Amino acid sequence: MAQYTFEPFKIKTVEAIPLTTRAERAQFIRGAGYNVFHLPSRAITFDFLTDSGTSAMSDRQWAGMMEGDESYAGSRNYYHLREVVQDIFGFEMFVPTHQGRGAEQVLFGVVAGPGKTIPNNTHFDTTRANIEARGSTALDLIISEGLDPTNRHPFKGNMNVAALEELIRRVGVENIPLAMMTITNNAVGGQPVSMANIRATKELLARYHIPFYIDACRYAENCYFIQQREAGYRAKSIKEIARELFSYADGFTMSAKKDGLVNIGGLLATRDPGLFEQLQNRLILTEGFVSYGGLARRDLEALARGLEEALGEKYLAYRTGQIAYLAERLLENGVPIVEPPGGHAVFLDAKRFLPHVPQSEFPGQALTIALYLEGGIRACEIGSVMFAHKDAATGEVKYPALDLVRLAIPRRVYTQSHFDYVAQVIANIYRARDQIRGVKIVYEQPRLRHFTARFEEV
Ligand code: P71
Repeated sequence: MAQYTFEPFKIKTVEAIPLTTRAERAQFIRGAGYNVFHLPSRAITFDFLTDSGTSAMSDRQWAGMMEGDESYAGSRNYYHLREVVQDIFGFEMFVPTHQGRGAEQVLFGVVAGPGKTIPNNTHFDTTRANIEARGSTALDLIISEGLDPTNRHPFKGNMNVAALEELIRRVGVENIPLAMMTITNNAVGGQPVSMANIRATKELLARYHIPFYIDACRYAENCYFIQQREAGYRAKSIKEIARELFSYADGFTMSAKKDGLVNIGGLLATRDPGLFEQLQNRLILTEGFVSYGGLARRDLEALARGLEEALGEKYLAYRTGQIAYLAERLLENGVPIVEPPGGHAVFLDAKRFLPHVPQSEFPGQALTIALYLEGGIRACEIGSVMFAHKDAATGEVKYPALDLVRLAIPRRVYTQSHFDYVAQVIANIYRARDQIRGVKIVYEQPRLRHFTARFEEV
């Protein structure tokens, strides 16, 4: 039986979770057009839609909220956040933003444009959408192991450095305003990137004078995997590893709703003074003044404290251990998942779970609906609904390599008994998987359709 690393905290406040009957759930999901984004939270028992902005804050963070200095400019909480950002990431020039896509919108609003290409190990959906909305091309250049759900490579999120060099030669340095690296690599299963791969990517980009930016959402979890899995890092602290990692970066975006342990917030940083001026101007136009970036100052304080807490080794052992525990319980029952599990979520492999449902009938969405109906569990489809797209040249629909259902685990929210129950529900669904049918889309938007689409059973 899988081991569980116990919570390095005790509980001071509790929140009741809604319980529903199967008949109620059937009614709720029909009313939601079979899209879990349309479900009210009162209909959900276990909410694994996202780990973003859903964490529990500590007493220390809540106390910091009371110390919010709501001055428009130059709040003391901004200066505290600045100290922390310099200490962990080693960046002098940064601005807060309201969340990750706020940082992306500001950055790509300045550097992207028609004819430009921005490579990444794998872009997450908002990053891709913000790049494409500017008329640029977003390219994914992950190593091939990353797309094989059963390959147990320790750093499946890695960039394919040879493919990156080939791209640079093909499209030309002048058409690549920057290259990115997403740590951990969310879209392929929350898989980490090794320090060696980050170093190699930086060395290549430096040779061509292309700036290297990190999408830092889950950087602390990534640093923990480096400490545990990469030779030479066992004796280093998470902060030391983070400092080395960010020393290779020319800038970063961060949705602080993940490893910032806050419910809202983001960061954008650069080492380029000329660019920083442009970023600040755009931030003022769209997000807010440079010392708050669209956040209340109390939120800056919670973030400054959350960033420090997320570096705790006991916390990270518990955090990644919790994911590993759920994964282990599912594997014991034969449930196909992406292996090894990543840092923030367990990903069910819908193609292997429902081999009788073709990708054109959205197996990930069908499974997401089953999880809700069976156990009141809200998961997130990360597959054909989110990523299938029409080829601009041929009009042919291109399906992503993986059709996954993500159980993203909010930080410091659920306990072992919750996971035991969830694993049991999923094992039951797996045993009766033959009865699950595919779905078709009856309403969709051209961009980020997964948020608003409506479905019907086929
Ligand atoms: C996640 C999210 C947020 C989300 C997305 C889609 C459905 C539900 C929730 C956001 C990310 C991310 C990476 C690697 C940038 C953002 C945008 N992830 N990069 O995984 O994972 O950040 O949400 O703060 O704007 O659930 P933002």
